[in-house]
Amino acid sequence: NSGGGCASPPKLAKKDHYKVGFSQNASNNPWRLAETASIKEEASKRGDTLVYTDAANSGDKQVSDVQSMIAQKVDVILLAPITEKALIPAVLQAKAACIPVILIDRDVDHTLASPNKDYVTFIGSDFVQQGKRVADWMIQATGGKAKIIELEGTTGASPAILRKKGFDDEVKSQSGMQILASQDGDFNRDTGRKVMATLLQAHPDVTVVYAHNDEMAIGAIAALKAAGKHPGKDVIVASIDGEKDALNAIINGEEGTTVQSSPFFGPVSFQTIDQYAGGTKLADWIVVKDMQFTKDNAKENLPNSF
Ligand code: GZL
Repeated sequence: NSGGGCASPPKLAKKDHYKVGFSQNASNNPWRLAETASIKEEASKRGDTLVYTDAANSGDKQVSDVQSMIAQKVDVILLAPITEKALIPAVLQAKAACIPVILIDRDVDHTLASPNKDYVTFIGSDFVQQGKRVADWMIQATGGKAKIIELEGTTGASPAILRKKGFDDEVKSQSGMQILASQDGDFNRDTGRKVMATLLQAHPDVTVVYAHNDEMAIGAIAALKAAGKHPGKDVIVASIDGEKDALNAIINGEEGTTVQSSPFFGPVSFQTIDQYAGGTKLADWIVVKDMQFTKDNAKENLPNSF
């Protein structure tokens, strides 16, 4: 565009094939690998060109990754922003360069950038509902009596902020349920294990562990066993994502439930690109639907897990 500004959000001209940028924030767990595989598979199915970058869990690198896509003049950017604030400059720079941005998987801070204005839309799960569903299951499983340790996802990431809100608000209504401690485990298995081991020292009376993702739950299970506890018996573990290792932990009785957070963004992302190019008015938030897994349905759902 000749710098004369552009529509807000920038338009996308309909073409047979697109040059699509996908800015991934990390590849440090099965969820992220499944998301990347889904996007790459859909791009190649459609014969679109994919400019893929991996920010290795760094907000600064992800900003420069998006800047490189802008320089390569991609038609549209799929962005999974590591945190709600770090990628704001990149979103606004893409807009100034008249390149539409579609947020997938994680959202940005709506006081700093708006859907259908600075970026096209956010495609992602309802993280508040995910936290609430875990809490509701926990209330049933414990009869409303629990001493809880919460392992939080990456500080500042929308899934971490909202999964905390959904769970904590629901638990607040139960006088017999107390959150002993809540700490960042960065959505990472080993960090989750270490944080759990430390918190267990301070709170040996814990009866429930709520992890914002399965990776940290698996780490927590390892820490509990190392301390002589019996996950699934004296401590109930619950998390979110629906990865294979968590479904297997449910099948073997070490985990109670995991609420799915589908990583399969390929089909919906490219369908949204087509709709946007075709002039369809898109919602500010395209909600991804999620299942919940327990011992009743974990085994049958293993094949479509990740
Ligand atoms: C959720 C996604 C989260 C997953 C984690 O959409 O952003 O990031 O729940 C992943 O496993 O690290």
